[in-house]
Amino acid sequence: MRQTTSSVATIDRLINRLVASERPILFGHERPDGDAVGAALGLMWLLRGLGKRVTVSFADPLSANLSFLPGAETVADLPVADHDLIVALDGSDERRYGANFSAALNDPSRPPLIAIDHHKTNTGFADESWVDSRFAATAQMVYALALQAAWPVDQRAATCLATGCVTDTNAFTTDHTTPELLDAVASLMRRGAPLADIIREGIALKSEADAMLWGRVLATATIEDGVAYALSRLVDRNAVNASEGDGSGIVSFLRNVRGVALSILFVEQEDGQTRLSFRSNPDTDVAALALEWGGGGHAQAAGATVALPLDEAVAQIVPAAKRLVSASHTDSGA
Ligand SMILES: [Mn+2]
Repeated sequence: MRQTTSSVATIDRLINRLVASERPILFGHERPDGDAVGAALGLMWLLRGLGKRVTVSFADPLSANLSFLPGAETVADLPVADHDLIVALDGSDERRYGANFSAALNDPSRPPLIAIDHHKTNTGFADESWVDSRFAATAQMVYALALQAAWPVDQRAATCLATGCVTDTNAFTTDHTTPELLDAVASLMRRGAPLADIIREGIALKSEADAMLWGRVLATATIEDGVAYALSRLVDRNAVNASEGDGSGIVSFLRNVRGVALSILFVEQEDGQTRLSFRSNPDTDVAALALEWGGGGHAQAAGATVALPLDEAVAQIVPAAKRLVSASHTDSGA
């Protein structure tokens, strides 16, 4: 991505902070995704290459899909303690970095705090921030910073940074996949990032329980009037030893059935409630539907939890979804 004069100056200030630091601690947001972890571990390898002692701290453990990243085993939930610089990556809000980060924020003697983030909703919580929503991934920003600083980028850094670029674009399938993002990934491949392995490890691989649950959940699928829905029942999850998050990819899979405008996964909860996961194609906005049921999200991906048992949730929400699809198609003149 071409930088504006002001962003070049901003990046230079961050580079100076990083170069001046000897013991930086890097934080990514809680419930970390591939971009938060890829950006943090990528920056860790870059700074270690400069001879610095670097710590990477996450409030939550890494998912199995990120354990292949070089340095993943060094990640832990660690306090700021005696570090001399705090770096916040990929989280737009200071409350999203966990208890150790919050404790440091409330400590008047804490070291300086810098932030690198691509969310336009960033609250500006850091002492010095580089926020640019034109970047598809925070890892892409870290790579741009490394290039501007002319730091060596080894295969480990390249692998971590490419993983952030790949996972935040769902392997180049989202509408923020830009030519600049593809240029960055191509350049990282030349530095040794194994792209096919990253897509397989970071996105495609599933646990055996997840795979077995797909069979059971897809067997419940119904497709009618542009709406596809399926049920993740407790009895099925227990039968294959699956966790609540397993099967979550099914809702996107159903959205991609030809003729489907909106998909729903109904996830039965232990407490008798039902969690709803919505996906839609661009003509249909599911954010309003989720909001109506006490949830929220984006136009094409949203969710809610309702105080209804599974069958009652289906009986109430499927007709509402069908009305939304019908109205969306009337509105667009289709
Ligand atoms: Mn991100």
